[in-house]
Amino acid sequence: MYRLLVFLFVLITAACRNDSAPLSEDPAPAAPPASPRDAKPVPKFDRDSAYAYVEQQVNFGPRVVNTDAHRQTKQWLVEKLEAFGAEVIKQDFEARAFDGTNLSSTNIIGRYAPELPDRILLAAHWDTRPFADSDLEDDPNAIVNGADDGASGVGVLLEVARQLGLHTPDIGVDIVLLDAEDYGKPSNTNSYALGAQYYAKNAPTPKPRFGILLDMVGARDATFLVEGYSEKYAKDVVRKVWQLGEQMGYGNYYVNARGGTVIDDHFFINTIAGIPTIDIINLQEDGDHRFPAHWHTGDDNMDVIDKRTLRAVGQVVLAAVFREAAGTL
Ligand code: AHN
Ligand code: ZN
Repeated sequence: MYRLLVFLFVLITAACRNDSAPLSEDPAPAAPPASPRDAKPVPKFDRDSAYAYVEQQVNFGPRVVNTDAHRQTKQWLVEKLEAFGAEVIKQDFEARAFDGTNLSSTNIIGRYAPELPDRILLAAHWDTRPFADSDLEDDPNAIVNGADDGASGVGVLLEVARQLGLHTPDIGVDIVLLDAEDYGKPSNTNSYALGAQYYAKNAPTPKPRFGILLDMVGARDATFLVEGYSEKYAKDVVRKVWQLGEQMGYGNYYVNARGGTVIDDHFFINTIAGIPTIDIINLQEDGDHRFPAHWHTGDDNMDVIDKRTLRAVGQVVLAAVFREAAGTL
């Protein structure tokens, strides 16, 4: 019995010694790749979901400021962003249009990780133009449904918002749906982008470090030429996003050519708020018209929308957010 106990004692102490043997000969544990922060996978952008969000907006009717369709759309957008987990701020304001009309307007801001100081701005306008005043429209009764001019950018951002609710990047995101963009008079560029002008003066703090505006991002075979103010105020962001677009296989859309300047929402966000912001906008390479043929005509309806374009924009925007969060954009 005694011998058995001694045997067991020796056996146990030997085992313990063995367990506590130095591990110096073990290989070092595999370190993660030395990127500044751990990269989270980029969520998959669902183009069918984005398309449905574009269609739903169009189904409300033209989202002209001061109309019922505009009010209904506002409520729906707030509900969607809240359902997708954003903290929503309704930025109500009265804007004076070029013709003296008082525009009851609302910027809708969906904030993700509002506690984080480092933030990215994603924006699009949700109102539509009250006049189909393009040279290419000869029907005086035509109305702008704004499937591309308005709804496409918002539809993409709603799907981005849905993904951000499901997969959280390590960076704050402000999704800003701007109002009263398209009530302008062509001879007076300050009459456009009234919501952006209001946002730029009243941006919730901490302000985003940079921004991406989406405008007319839904049409078949869209070409996103590099817009002039984007290059002037946010050169690095343009370069990185266009490079990313190309890398991800969307080089047909992200064309490396200059497309001229556009006084769009981003112009005021750049010049008033000082947030470097690019505009992803469908610009034509040649011809008399810089915008697509359906622009400000009765033809801007669901027929021009292509899910592949929506995906090329939404997937690149999501990748830009997650890469920026990981320090790899
Ligand atoms: C101007 O025509 C001054 N800016 C074009 C901005 C715009 C209108 N984007 C969509 N609709
Ligand atoms: Zn427009």
